[in-house]
Amino acid sequence: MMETFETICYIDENGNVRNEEGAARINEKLAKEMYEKLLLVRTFDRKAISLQRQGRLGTYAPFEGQEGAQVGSASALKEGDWLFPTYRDHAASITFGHSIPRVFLYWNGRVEGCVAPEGKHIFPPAVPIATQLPHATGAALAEKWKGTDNASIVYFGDGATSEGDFHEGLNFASVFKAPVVFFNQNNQYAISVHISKQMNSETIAQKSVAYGIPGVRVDGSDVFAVYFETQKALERARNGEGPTLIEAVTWRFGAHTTADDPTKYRNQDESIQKREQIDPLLRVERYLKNQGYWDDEWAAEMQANASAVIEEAVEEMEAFPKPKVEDIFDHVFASPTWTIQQQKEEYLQQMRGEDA
Ligand SMILES: Cc1ncc(C[n+]2csc(CCOP(=O)(O)OP(=O)(O)O)c2C)c(N)n1
Repeated sequence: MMETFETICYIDENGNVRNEEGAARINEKLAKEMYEKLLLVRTFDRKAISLQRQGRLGTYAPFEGQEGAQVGSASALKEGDWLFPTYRDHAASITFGHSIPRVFLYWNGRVEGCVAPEGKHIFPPAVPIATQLPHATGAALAEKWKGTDNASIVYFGDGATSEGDFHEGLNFASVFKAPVVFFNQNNQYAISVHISKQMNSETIAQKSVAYGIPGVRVDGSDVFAVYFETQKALERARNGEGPTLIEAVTWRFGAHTTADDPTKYRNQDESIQKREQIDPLLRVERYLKNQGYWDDEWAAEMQANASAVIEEAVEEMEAFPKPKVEDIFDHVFASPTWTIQQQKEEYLQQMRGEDA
């Protein structure tokens, strides 16, 4: 018999609590914390697009619409866990403690942008689709063999499920009971490819059945559902029960990257219409208002704080020492080969106006 995967929701689009567990666990403090985190990453995302448009940042991959999935899941991690993001998962990395100036630097093509603060186990964003899944399984297994209770979380899109690395990562983790959470953000598009052309499976969560691991489908616009369901998966991982596949159903409001024009493959009115139902920030705002916890002054203060943090991060990123032209040669191998060395010297000679 086919197993079905209901989409778990704690708070609906109108901000009403939809289940008992939600009613018992969501309170003013948690809701305000989540609101603050969501607002910070949204402010980051919008600023990044604006900087790219001004030529102050390279190509950028926006995540607006997916903040609930990323903030909720990363909030469930503890110090010592491992986070494996893609190019779209900065909301998760920032929530887990990445440096915001460094994340901006990454989008200026700087290798320093891949370096997380000391002690933070955050990998550089994976650009080759799905390669990070086996890495996360490996890191999780290493923690298990070292006898710690650290776990991994790995982010990937719906398109990544068509890659061989998806199978290898999940199968290996299942067989060896690796403490890893496979966190899929089903935003329904792999650039221009709609999910209906990606797979015939009704859900991504159901793929867990083939690997003999738990699968969970969650409303990715509901930060609370994502947070609590990820917590449960991490608990299973830490208890030696192995991996979980979580599918967070979400939507990217904007383009795939700033180099993409989504109007070529989807009607952007759909994004505008969907905002009311699926904006994760709006949902928490509605919850706070329904409960009588909302306060305009508090919300304005939160926005002012978020804007100040982001502006300061931009200043820090722009004050970072500029790269040297020869850096491109130095980052190819740990010790340069003679050919690279020769190319570097010839290039520098040319820069100085000398004949090679
Ligand atoms: C191995 C590999 N193949 C193709 C690409 C080109 N590519 C970049 S993003 C992308 C779509 C990925 O879609 P999805 O996994 O759904 O993630 P999303 O971008 O929606 O977050 C593709 C095919 C790549 N980066 N790596």
